[in-house]
Amino acid sequence: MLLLHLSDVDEANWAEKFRAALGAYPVVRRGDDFDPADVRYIFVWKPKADAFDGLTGLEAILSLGAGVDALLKHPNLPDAPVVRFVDSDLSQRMSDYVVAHVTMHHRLYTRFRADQKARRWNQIYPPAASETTVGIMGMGVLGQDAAKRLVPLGFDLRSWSRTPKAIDGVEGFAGAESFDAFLAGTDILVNLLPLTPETTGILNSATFAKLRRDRLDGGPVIINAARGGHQREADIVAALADGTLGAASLDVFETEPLPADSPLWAIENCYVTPHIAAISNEATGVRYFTKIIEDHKAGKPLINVVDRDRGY
Ligand code: NDP
Ligand code: OXD
Repeated sequence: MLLLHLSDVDEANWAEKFRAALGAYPVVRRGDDFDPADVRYIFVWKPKADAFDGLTGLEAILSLGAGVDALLKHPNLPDAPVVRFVDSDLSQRMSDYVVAHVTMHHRLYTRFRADQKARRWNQIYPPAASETTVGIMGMGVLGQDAAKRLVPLGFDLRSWSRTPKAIDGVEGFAGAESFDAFLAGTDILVNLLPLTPETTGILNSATFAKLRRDRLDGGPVIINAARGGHQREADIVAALADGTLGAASLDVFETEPLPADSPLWAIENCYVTPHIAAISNEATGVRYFTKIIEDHKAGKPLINVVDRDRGY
C-alpha cells in the first residue's frame, strides 16, 4: 500500500494520478480507512509530526522534494531508506532559472535598468561570456545540468563539490581546502548545494568578500536556488548596500514565506522569487515513483537513496 502525506501541494491530484498509474495497488491518503501497518511506501512533502505513526511495515520513504534536509530532521523519521526525487524535468526547470539569472547579471541588467530610469546614456560594455566566470557550488544532478546548459553559451565555468568532478568545460574544485581558490576566480556564484551541517550559512560575508571583484561592473553576484539555510540574510543586505556584492538573485529564504518586513523585498539589486525555481512535476513524478515502487516490489534495488550520514 502507498500512503500519500503531502502538505502545501494538491495531494488529491497526486493520489488520482498514482491510482491511475499503479492499477490495483492500493493508494491511500490521511483520513482514509486503512491499517497503517499495511503501508509499504509513504510519499511525503513537509510531513506533519504524526506522519509516520503506526507505519510498522514501511519499506521506503519517497520524497517529493529533491532536497531532503527538512525530512531528515523529522523527529520520528523511521529507519527506512529515503528515496529522493531526481528528474530531468526538474533539472530543466532549475537550469531555466539559473540560465535566466546568470545571463541577466552578466549583461548588467541592474545597472542598465537604473540608467534607463535616470535617462542616463552610459556606455559600459559587459565582459564577453567567455570572460565571465560562473562558479557553481554543488555539482550533483542540478549543478551538472546547469553547467551543461551554460557551457554552450560560452561562459567560463568552475564548480565546487565535496569530491572531485571531471566535467567537460568546467574547472573542478573539491573540498573545503579549495573553497577560497574557487571563490577567488568567480564572478557569478550559483548555489545548488544540499543543506547539511557543513553547508549551512555558507553564503555569508566572508564568502562574499573572497569573490572576484574586477570583472563585473558593480561587483560579483550571488544566485541561491538551493535552500534559505545556506544564506545569512543580514550579510546579504549589508553586502548589497556596501558594494561587496553587485546583485543577488534569491529563490529561497531563511524563513519562508519571506516575511513582509524583510529588507530584501525592497533592495533594488536583489531579485526575489518565492521558491519557484523548480517544481516537482506531477506527470514525471508519478512516473518516476511508480517505477521505483514497481521495481522494488519485483525485487530490484531502490535508486537515488539518500545517504543519511552525509545528509544528502
Ligand atoms: P545532489 O545531491 O545531486 O548534489 C549535491 C552536490 O553538492 C554534490 O555535487 C555534492 O558533492 C555537493 N556537496 C554536498 N555537500 C558538500 C560540501 N560540504 N562541500 C562541497 N560540496 C558539497 O543534489 P541536487 O543537485 O539534486 O539538488 C541540490 C539542492 O537543490 C537540493 O538539495 C535542494 O535543496 C535544492 N533544490 C531547490 C529547488 C528549488 O525550487 N529552489 C528545487 C529542487 C532542489 P559530491 O558530488 O562530491 O557528493
Ligand atoms: C525541492 C524543492 O527540494 O522544491 O525539490 O525545493
